[in-house]
Amino acid sequence: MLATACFAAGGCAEPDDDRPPPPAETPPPARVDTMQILMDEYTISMPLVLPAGPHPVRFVNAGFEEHNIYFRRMEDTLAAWVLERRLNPGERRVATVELEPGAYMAICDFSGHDGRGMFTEFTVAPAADSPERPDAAAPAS
Ligand SMILES: [Cu+2]
Repeated sequence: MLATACFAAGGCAEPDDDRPPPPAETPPPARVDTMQILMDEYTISMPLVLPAGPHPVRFVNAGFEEHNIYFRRMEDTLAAWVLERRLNPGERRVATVELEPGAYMAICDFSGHDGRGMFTEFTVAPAADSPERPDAAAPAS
């Protein structure tokens, strides 16, 4: 998905403009902005890298069916984090996500959606001040 790469690079403006822009003189905050995970039939569009530790994530159901989402580590079968209730079509909800660093899958398993490809891989990176930022390591050209 192009949208996924766009989110990951961090260089794209959000299409919806409902948040005030950050004050111009403020240095980059230690905490990242609220990240967004977009669910549709049958895709999950999200940043390739999430920061570790508790942070808010906005979940958006842009589709016409209900969707759920859970995260699990690649090597595990059990969920590491689960969104409490399914999202109704058009619903947006902010929830606090807390994950340890590692490689993860995000999955919607409602009504067999995972079997239709509604899952994606992502990485949880050590928090803010770490010099290792996989999302910043992409070549410029
Ligand atoms: Cu789904």
